[in-house]
Amino acid sequence: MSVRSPTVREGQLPAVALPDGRASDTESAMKPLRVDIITIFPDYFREAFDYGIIRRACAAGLIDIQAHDLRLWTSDRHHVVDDRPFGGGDGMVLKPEPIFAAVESLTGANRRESIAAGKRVVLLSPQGKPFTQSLASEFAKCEQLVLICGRYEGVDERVAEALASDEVSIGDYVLSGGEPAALVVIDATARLLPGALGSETSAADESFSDGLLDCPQYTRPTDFESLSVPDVLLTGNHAGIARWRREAAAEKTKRNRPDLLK
Ligand code: 6GU
Repeated sequence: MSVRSPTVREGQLPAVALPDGRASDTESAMKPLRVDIITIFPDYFREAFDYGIIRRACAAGLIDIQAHDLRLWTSDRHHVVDDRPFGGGDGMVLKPEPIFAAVESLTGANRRESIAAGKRVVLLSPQGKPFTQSLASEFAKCEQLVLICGRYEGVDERVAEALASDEVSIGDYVLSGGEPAALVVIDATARLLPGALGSETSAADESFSDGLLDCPQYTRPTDFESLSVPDVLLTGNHAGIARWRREAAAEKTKRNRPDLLK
C-alpha cells in the first residue's frame, strides 16, 4: 500500500482498518516533527510552548521542540558568538563557526547540499523570503526543522549562502532578533500537523488556504450596545448563510488586503 498522501508525514503510516475492524493508532505511531532552535536566548522560549494547541501537540507527541544555546558550540574561553563587521559599520555580526557547528551536530550536515530530504535549515532574518501559509504546510511535512535565530545587526552571510536551505522573514518590519519569528513559524507549522486541531478539516477553510481572509464571526448576544448581528446568520438558511459568508469574506479582503485579490 502506498503511504504517499499529502496529509501523511514522511516515515509515518496512515490510519489502516485492521481485519477485525479496529483502526490502527495513527497518531501515537507518528514520529514527532523535531524542531531545533539555535539562539543566544534559549530562555526566551521557556514557557512559549506551554499554551493552547502547541502545548497539546507537544503532549500528544506530534512535535518535539528544543531550544539550544548557540554558545554551546563556541570553542573559546569566553564563548564569543559575534564579531565586528568587515568593512566597518555599527553593530556586531554573528560569527559563522558556532552556527555551522550547531547545524552539523543537529542535522549531520554542514552544507545546504548535504541536508537530508525531509530536513530544513531555516535562517530567520528580515532579508528572507516571506513566510506564508504555503511554506508552513511544507514545514509541517518535514521530519526536522532547524531554526537559526539571527540578530538584527546581521549574521555572517556564509550561513545564508552555504548552510541554510531557506532564509525566511515573517514580514516587512525589523525585529531585534529572530526569536519572535521562530515562535511564529513554529505556531503556524504545529497547528498543521495531522491531529493538532480538533478536526482534520478545520485548517482547510481558514484565512489564506483559499487566498481570502476568513469571514466575520458573531456569537451571543444578538444585540450588544445597539450593535447587532447580521440577520441572515439567525435564519437557519444554510445556503443564505454560505452566500453571506463568501461575500463578507471578499469584502473584508478587499478592504484590508486588496493585494490578495490581484
Ligand atoms: Cl525572521 N528576523 C528579524 N530580525 N526581523 C524580522 C524577521 C526576522 N522577519 C521580519 N522582521
